[in-house]
Amino acid sequence: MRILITGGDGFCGWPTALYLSRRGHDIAVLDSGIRREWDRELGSDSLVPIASLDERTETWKTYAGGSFVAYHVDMRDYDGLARTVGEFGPDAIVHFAEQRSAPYSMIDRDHAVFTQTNNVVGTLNLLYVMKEIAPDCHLIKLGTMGEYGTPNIDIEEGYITISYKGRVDTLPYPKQPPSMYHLSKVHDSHNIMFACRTWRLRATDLNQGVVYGVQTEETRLDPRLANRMDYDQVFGTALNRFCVQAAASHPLTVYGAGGQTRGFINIQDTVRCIEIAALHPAEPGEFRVFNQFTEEFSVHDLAARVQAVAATMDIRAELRHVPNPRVESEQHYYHAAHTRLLELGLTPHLLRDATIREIIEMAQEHQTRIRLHTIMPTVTWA
Ligand code: USQ
Repeated sequence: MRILITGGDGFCGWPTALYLSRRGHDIAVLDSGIRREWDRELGSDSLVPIASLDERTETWKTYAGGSFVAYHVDMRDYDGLARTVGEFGPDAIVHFAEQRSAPYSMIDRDHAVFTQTNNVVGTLNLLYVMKEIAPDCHLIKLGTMGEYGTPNIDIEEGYITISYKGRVDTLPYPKQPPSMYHLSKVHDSHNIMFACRTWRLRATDLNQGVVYGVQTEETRLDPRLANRMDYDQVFGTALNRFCVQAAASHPLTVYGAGGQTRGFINIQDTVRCIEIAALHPAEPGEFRVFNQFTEEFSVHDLAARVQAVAATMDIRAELRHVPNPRVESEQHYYHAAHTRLLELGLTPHLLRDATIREIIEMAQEHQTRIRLHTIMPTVTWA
């Protein structure tokens, strides 16, 4: 297949590009480079040093199964996006190119407006490009489990069948997103659903949980192919942060009571899920939703698990309940369906102590690069 990966320089996009390329697909990566600018803005940096997109691309070409090319384009630039899609002619577009941090979107009004404008306009541009020049192309869009929030009933995969006053319908599952960022994904979902219904585009919305792990088989092949690793308060996410904190002898930052339960997925499963979605495209007019995670954990239980693994490495990690910077339920019911990707062939990498150990060891290897002052949360929802 010919697959365009937007946001292909990022944490999920880069390993996905390599994974699909190694399996023989022709790959184009599109990225504006803005993720690296946010690091400069925030004074943070990837724990693992990463090469520029051009150096990564040149390095990968010797391993690539098919053609491999990078485009430096911003999704908000409609003409640039249209030129890229027209020139490359993709069968599928995997769309990662969004501002994906909840805390970043909650810094202030400017960051909320930026996040929603960037994400919603980028996706809208893509929908119009597809309508105009690639109507048969399959859109694989990265959504988030956070679109659903934490309702007191089971979460379904995108839709729920409701009986009301004697009538029955299957409707989009109610959305209760917990940040301006998560809201941007809800807005995207509505726009994509409209485009499928109205223009008969085909789309799969992958509502992904929190991703952990860092490297994949492909990113390990050469240090210039290494994936980025975020641990700061804005872009770092729960499990990876706890592992870096353990390595840095920093208390593990459980926000509030720690009963916040989320779906989690290993980065090695992220790349495989994208392949599964691409190989089994949605039908014209179909807006399909898969919940992309493999296990549920509370943040307290995850931190305790990291603490226990760290202890076997002679690291005494303190688990600290810090005041929650977010407005969110800290004890709640959580049970979300996630069968559709399994039915299509996903064999999950479940969280093992060895995985936690490996992330801690990676953090130890790059210990001198850990910027301790970026760890504690200062961005608040209030
Ligand atoms: N949390 C802690 N301590 C920390 C960091 C986070 O207790 O040091 C808690 C948060 O309060 C939250 C939970 O862990 O309850 C998850 O937070 P996170 O920072 O790991 O992840 P989140 O902000 O939800 O966002 C991440 C990605 C986002 C993706 C989302 C999937 O950045 O792009 O959409 O995970 S989900 O969480 O399912 O919505």
